[in-house]
Formats: sequence, structure tokens, C-alpha cells
Amino acid sequence: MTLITNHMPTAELQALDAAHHMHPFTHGNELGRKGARIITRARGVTLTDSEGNEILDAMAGLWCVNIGYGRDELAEAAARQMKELPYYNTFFQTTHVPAIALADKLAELAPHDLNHVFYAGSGSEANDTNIRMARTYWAQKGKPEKKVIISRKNAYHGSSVGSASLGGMSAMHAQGGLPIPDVHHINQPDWWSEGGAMTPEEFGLARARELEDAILELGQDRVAAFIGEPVQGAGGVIVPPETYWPEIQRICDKYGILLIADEVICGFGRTGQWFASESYGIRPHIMTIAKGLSSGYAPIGGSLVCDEVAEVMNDCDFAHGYTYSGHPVSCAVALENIRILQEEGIVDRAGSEIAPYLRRKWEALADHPLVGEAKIAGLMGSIALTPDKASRARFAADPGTAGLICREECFANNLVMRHVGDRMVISPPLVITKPEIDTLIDRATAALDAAQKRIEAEGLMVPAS
Ligand code: PXG
Repeated sequence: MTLITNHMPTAELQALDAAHHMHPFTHGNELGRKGARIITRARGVTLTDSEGNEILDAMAGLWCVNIGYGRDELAEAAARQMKELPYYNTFFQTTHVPAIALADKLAELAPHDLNHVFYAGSGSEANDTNIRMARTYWAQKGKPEKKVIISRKNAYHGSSVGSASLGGMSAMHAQGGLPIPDVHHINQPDWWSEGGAMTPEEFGLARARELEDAILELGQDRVAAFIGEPVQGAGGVIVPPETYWPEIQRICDKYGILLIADEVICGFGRTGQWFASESYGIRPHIMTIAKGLSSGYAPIGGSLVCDEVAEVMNDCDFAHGYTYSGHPVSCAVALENIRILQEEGIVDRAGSEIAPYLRRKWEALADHPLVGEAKIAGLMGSIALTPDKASRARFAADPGTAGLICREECFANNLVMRHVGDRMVISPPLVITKPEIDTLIDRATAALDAAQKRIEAEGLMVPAS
């Protein structure tokens, strides 16, 4: 039996990691010099590293461990399924019970008439499915020229060539010849950074109307779909003004283009309801899901598809699919995850009790001298660091300099809080308790105090001109 043990000293494991393991979104040599932190186990909201430190994981891994760590039931569901049927595909006129049962469950849970699922192994794969599905849908309807997908700058939709093209991260587009043709990006609804003198409500409308402008400019007969995260996650937890989504919905309806809600982060309770589309009154034709679907215990993603699109797609042979589409072990784990989220009322409690408590505490961080705004939607929150609150100024230093300092101070205080540029973000497991939220806020405050001292000492408290 292969034993994955933790018997080696940390430095030796780090050396092996540096020698053989290439990390995502990481400068390999820089990390190699420093040594990666090695996480060895986790329970609830707490990680343990190879040195025995206990760290509060305010990111739920990568926005995914909604149910919290250490739920044996999920491990047992995986083991049971592996013994019964570890793998079979769903390509050639076959299916299996876990894929059927999960599809049925998702149809029950999903809002509106999102009654169909096309499985993928991840959010990136699911968004690649969406590109091909949206274009194929229109081709099937005799409009093959409707191919353009409109997305937003600073959106994150994944790392595959297709999904990263949908994303609006310029650093990603700069590597590997992206984006693919027929993807168009409009501006994001980030009022704090880009809203200027407008009120948030005016700004939300203005940014949504960029979609209408783009449709008119590109031609209604060329646009297939609009894709957006209800609340942008990796872009820095950008909570849109209230006017934004109703206007987007109106425009999609008016011009008859498909609306794709990417709920890879927002879904499965993150915003306090099962899906953020419910929180924001969005009626998507297609919804991307992953992460919280299995709480990260097994890789799985998918596209939830509405009746009308499914009807058109089911009338053709869609030449698309992944070896692990509907993987039985992942489906079994996802089903068990959903059962527990439902039966233990985890999503309901997250929305009704935990989110309001966290909101009060989180929004109070806006009083800290280093914090410009504190935004939160359910259990995903962000704070913007600024050298000058009054003018909503950015730092003169390179974006991310202050954020990195703050993240280092979080780590020093045994708190995982990520930085996106100069925004700090959280997305804790939904099972976080009120005392754990108090600890989170205490550690975040200590980290902000320490970060402020360092930023001042290094002469960085300077607004960009
Ligand atoms: N859509 C959204 C909205 C996401 O947040 C994906 C699609 C892609 O999913 P996969 O499963 O292919 O990774 C994501 C993923 C970060 C970070 O640092 C965020 C994600 C992934 C990795 C890192 O914030 N989101």
C-alpha cells in the first residue's frame, strides 16, 4: 500500500516540493527559496501545518470547503462508491446511479427551470462546455453567426484556454496567446475603485448598460451570451451595486441573448442562499457550478441548463465531454455533501444567523485606518486597503504591495486571508461559528495593525497621483 506520510522534516519536504512540484499561479523559484507551507490535516475551519501551527482558514481552501473539513461521511461515501463502481463513463449510451441521483438532486435544488446538468471535472471545464454549448445552441437554431460571448474585465472563469479567455484577467491573457476569438470584455461593476463621483446605484446602471452598448456595437445577431459571476470572487469579492443585475437581466431579455451565471464560488450557500442567482434575482439560462458542489472533497463541476436550451441541445449530437464527466465517486461525494448541507440546515443557518453576524463584524473593519471599504455578501467578504480613505485612493506603490504585506501579517497571526491586489478577501467554511468569527476578526485586526505599521515604516502610505 502506498503510504502518504508526514514523517519527514518540513525542510526536506519543502526541498522535494521545490525540486519536483510546479505550483499553480506561483513564481516557482521564489517559492522554492522560501519553502511552501505544508498543510497536513484539517478539521472544521482549522488547518494544521507540518510544524504543528493551527491556522484559521478564512478561505475555505480555495472558496470551496463549504461544509468544513473532516466530515467522515463524505470519505465513507467515496469509499463505498469506489468499492461498488469506481469508474464508468456516460458517453456511449450508458449511465450510472450516482450521476442520475445527483442530476435529479440538482434539478430539485436549482432555481427556475435549470433542470438539466452537463457534468465536468471542474469549473474551468464547465465554462469550456458553456462556450461550446452557447454557440452550438444558436447554430442549432439556424444562427451560427451568434458566437460572441460578452464577459467582464477582472472576471475569473477558470484557467483552461476557453475559460481563461472568458475571464478578464490581463495577466492571464498575456500568457499563451489568449483570448480565443469572439470573446468581448466590458467593464466590471467595481464602484469603490472605478465609480468616481457617481453614486453606487448610478454606477451599477452605467456599467450594466455597457452590455447594451456592446450588443449594439457588435450586432445583436452576433452575440450569443453574457457570462458573469453574481459576485466576483477571485477578482476581489466585488459586490455589485443593487441596480446592476436587474439591468443586466433586462438587457439579456430585451436582446434575446443567453445569460450564464458563473456560480462556481457563489453556489451552494456562499452568499447565504443556495444560489446567488436567487439573492440577486437573476434568471440564468446556464449556471456554472463546481467547488461547493462537493465542498472540494472530490473534483466535480458542471453546467446547469434550462429547459429551453436543453431541448435544443438534446436535438443534436453535442460532440463534447470529459473522461470524468459525472465521475461516480465525485457524484457520490457531492450527493452526500448536499444531503448534509440540507439536513443539518447549514445553508439556512449560514444565511439567517452566521452571515448577519459576520456582516456586522466585517463592516466594522471599515473603521480601521488602513481600510477604505468593507463589503460582504453572505459569507464572502473583502476589504480595500487604501492610503487615503476620503478620496478612495490607490497606493502609489505597485498594486498588491500593501496587500502582500497584509497577507504576510495574516499568516503570522495564523489566519488565512487572501489578497487580490490591495484587497483582502475571505470566504470561510459555512460551518464557521460565532466564536470562530470573533477569532477571525481579532486576527484580521491584529494583522491590519501590523500591516499598517510596516506600510508606514516602508514609506508606502502614499496615494497614487
Ligand atoms: N469560475 C469561477 C467563478 C471561479 O471562481 C472557476 C470558474 C474555475 O474553476 P476550477 O474548478 O477550474 O478552478 C473559478 C475558480 C483564487 C482562485 O485564487 C479562484 C479560483 C480558482 C483558483 C484560485 O481566488 N476560482
